[in-house]
Amino acid sequence: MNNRFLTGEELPFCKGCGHTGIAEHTEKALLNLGWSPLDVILVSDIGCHGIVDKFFTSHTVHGLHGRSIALASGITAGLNDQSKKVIVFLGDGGATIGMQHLIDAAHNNFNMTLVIHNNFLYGMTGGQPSELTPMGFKTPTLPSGASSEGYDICDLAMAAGANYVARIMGIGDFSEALATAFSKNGLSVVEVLEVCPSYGMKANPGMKLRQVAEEAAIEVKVYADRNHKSWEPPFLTAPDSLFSSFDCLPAMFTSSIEKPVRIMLAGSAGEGVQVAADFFAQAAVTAGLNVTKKGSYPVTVGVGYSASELIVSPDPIFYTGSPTPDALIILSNDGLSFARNTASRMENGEIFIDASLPVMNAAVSVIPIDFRNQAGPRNAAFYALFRYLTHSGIFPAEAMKKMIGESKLGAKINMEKLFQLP
Ligand SMILES: Cc1ncc(C[n+]2csc(CCOP(=O)(O)OP(=O)(O)O)c2C)c(N)n1
Ligand code: SF4
Repeated sequence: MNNRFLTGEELPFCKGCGHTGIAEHTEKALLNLGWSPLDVILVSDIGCHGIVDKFFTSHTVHGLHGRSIALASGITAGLNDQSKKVIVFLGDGGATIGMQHLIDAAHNNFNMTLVIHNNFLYGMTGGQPSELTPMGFKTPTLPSGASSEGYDICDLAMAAGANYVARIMGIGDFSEALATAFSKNGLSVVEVLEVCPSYGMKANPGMKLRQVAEEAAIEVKVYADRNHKSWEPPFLTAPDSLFSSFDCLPAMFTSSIEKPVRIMLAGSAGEGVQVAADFFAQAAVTAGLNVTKKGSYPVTVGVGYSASELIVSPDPIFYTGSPTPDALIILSNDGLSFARNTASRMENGEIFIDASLPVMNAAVSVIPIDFRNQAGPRNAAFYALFRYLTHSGIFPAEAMKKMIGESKLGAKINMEKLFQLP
């Protein structure tokens, strides 16, 4: 099998671009380490350096700008086989835009290598400065030169906990330095200083890479080489299912509905709408039905409307939306404002509205009921669902009564009064 890491096609970079050297020396380093392309996952960022991924024969994933490290961290964390090697290619732009991801990867000491292609500017978008542009370095969009020192990203990676951190010159054969980084345990970071001839050279005629680094006191050295504990998968066995802590509800009642029934309950925050809908949903389960329940409320959960969309069905429910319910139950002014559009879309079904609210025009029958007066504002939602069950017969109202009666809530409310029909 051909174990080459590059396809052999001409690399796409401008003549003299430092990215070419990084790609070629990465291949050389990986070959020298005896790895196969199937062992390597290359995650690239957005930028000129990133377009190299289609020239690599290993697994490749193209990330969003600045997010390649986050993506690679996830890949590393999820790998079944921790002996696979994750390598991230990113530019100085991506490294600083995604700085938090870099710090987190170092902090967690994920088993992967970051190769930061530092050409001191954003190449792909025309040469804007990045946070690694050295003081005085000119770019096409900053012809007067950067007015402050760039970050020392190696210092930051080291302080955050990366096991191995080095800055190297992207000149000559630097494959050995890359191989050293690739073979380290935990997070290794190599910042490769290099040149973008198209924008860096153009804006700084006659620039010499070593001189730029020297003048900006950017040291080429190994910052950290240690063997702190690297990241380990937190779960060696699959965690328990979230459902395992729930008791199954036994089917005690029956229902004869043959198709899904959609119910929307719309009232006010703090008036038990969600709790009542929960009891309704549980009761439906005890009648052998499949149920979904969705709650809607503003981000300020203590004020305004509170609505619940319920679907009960003899068959599994694959779509939980109910743009037009079969029954719309409106309990308060807040609920009315929320449900007005839904009501206007209904062509079938029924609307039950609290008798205190204005009668609304709708294409379906609108039935006023004294929910609030009969049960009080706090219990109107329970009462309304109970009334709806006795009216529709979709499953026995007794199921809901039993569910509430056996709960802590049942001890607090006057069940006889609540479930008394007029
Ligand atoms: C979130 C986001 N911001 C901005 C861009 C536009 N953009 C594309 S490439 C690029 C610069 C890339 O520079 P660098 O990361 O240094 O890589 P180079 O091109 O130099 O290899 C920018 C800003 C983008 N694609 N996504
Ligand atoms: S624009 Fe600069 S960084 Fe991009 S390929 Fe050309 S030389 Fe390389």
